[in-house]
Amino acid sequence: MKRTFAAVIGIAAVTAAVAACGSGKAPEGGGGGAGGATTLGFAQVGAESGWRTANTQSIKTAAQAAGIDLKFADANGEQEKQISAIRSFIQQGVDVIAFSPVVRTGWDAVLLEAKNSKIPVILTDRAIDTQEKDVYKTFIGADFVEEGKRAGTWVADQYAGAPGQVNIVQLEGTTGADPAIDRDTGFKQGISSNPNLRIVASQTGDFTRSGGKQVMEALLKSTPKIDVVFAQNDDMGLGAMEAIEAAGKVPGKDIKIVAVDATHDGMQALADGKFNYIVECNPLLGPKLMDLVKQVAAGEQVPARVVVPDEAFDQQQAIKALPGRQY
Ligand code: GZL
Ligand code: ZN
Repeated sequence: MKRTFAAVIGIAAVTAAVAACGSGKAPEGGGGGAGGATTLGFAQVGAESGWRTANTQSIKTAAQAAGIDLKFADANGEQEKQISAIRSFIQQGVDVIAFSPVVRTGWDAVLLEAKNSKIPVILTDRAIDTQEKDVYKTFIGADFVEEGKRAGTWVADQYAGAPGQVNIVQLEGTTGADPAIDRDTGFKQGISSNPNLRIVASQTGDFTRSGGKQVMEALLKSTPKIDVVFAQNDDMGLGAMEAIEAAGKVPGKDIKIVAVDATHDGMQALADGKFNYIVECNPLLGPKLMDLVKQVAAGEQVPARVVVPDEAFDQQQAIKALPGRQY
């Protein structure tokens, strides 16, 4: 779906752009009606990582604070379960449906069913590919290409002018997931300025700690010289860190680790010098999501794209930031 409007959540209020589709017509899906709380059906990916846990917590806490009646489903990483959860929300006649699509494709049918039932849909965290028009009102999430690019640029800067080839292995997230595809794209853009940087292996660890550990164990055996690991999330980086230590090497020194998310455990590893750089991907989407849910339930226009800004941290910045972080 080509949408041209976007808005960035800054400290200031969101600059609302006009969404391609809002018509200001009467609230769809009931809008909570007089007195009744707005009901939100949320279909979550699963509980695969520290990021996901923080994201789920943020959504549940924010729904409570906003007086929104939340029906929450955990799909355990399976698209079929997410689709059936969305179908059940449609049958229940919720006012709004929101979900974080585990992968980019395969949503057209169920989103058309929601549209035909006049239940507005909000995408959170991950984007989708669809040919259907106006099957969701807005997408709130980070810019994953930018995250990958920041990570790649840091590596390029670290090895600027270094002689000889620098061997990088990439631990990819869930195959087909928007962040996995985009972070790979962005990372390659970031390292492209330094011809000595070479991705010698790239495999999925499915965004989990165990996945990252298993892939790294295999790569340590099969790849003679690894200089850098780019883990598309902290959890896979932490798994890789364990594998590197088990192989008798020092993570952060013998093999550098760059990751994305900036969850507590990743930031602790960075502060301890076992990671070298982390690009944040803020999971605390709950409060902004609830604002959007209320606006959409009331039939108000919302920005087609709400970008959640990210920071990035080296070791010193992580040491300073850790005490004050919420996740
Ligand atoms: C990113 C989110 C990704 C995180 C992972 O917004 O979709 O999924 O980077 C999580 O930790 O599993
Ligand atoms: Zn994307």
